[in-house]
Amino acid sequence: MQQIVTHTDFDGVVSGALLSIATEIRFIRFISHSQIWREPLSGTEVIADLPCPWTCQLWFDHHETNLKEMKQRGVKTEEIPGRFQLLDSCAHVIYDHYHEQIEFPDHFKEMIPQTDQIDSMNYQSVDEWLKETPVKMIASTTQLLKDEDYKSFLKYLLKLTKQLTKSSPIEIIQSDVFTNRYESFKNYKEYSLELLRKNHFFHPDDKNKAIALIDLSEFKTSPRMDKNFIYMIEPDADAVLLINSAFQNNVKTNTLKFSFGVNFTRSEKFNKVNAAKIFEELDIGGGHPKAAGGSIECESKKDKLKIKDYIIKEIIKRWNQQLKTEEKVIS
Ligand SMILES: [Mn+2]
Repeated sequence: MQQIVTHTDFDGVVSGALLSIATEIRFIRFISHSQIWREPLSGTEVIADLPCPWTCQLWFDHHETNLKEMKQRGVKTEEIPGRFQLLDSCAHVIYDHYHEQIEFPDHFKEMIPQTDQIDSMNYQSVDEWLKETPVKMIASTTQLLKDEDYKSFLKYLLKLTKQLTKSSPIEIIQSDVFTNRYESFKNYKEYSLELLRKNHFFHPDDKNKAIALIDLSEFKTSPRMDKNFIYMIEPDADAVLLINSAFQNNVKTNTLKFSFGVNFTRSEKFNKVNAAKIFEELDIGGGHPKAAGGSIECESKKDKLKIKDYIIKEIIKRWNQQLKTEEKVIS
């Protein structure tokens, strides 16, 4: 059976809805970026907003790191049908690819610029980010919420994707399924803020308090929260670095996970910095210029503490280096 394989986020939802209309494939699967390498794929999938592991029927993406990684592995990306373009959302890439042949429902035209804004976190202020619009309200529900099991999350994403193929965002936010979930999101937001207030700090090396650190790696369970709410508490921080332990079957492992986000409300100031480069240089991950991350397997608990401090210091150092280089270029 043919299937669409798309990313577990809002861009993945919109991409999935557009592709389902364009290809008439009804079977949609949501997969996270790290999961795709472990999935048994036949090579006949339509893949969106994710790297294509080896081959597929159609591939749409906008992540530069994915393209680079695929080329490095010898995947002949130019021979895979579909489209890669450095736009702010994969939904935009798909919309541009098909909109001349396919008549998408009207609401998508309005949704594409907003999906661009959401997927690239392109906001001038925290207030602009938090301002409720139907599309943004829907987007805020497309993350794994606190205490939610993964299966019901995927079920919700799928339901939303199917809804979007027919209904507009304004119609969707009036549905019961949505209102309940939006309530859960608001609780999740409150919980995130509380957790951030208690657990954020700055490293002694970081004299300018540039990078707000949230270290949850010693937690017995992995608390789910959105690190971007840190800017409601530390609006002047340049960036946020979230550190978690990886869990396997609910057991904490010695793998450290790092997730770095540049302060999206000041992104113009950081035009030249590239967070993905920091993680690529450290050889632990990649991502976007403004949002990147990585993971590293440690041998023991002791090793984990050492490596954690080393990575934090390297990120602070490399962040400062990038800022300096930028200043030189400007002056
Ligand atoms: Mn995307």
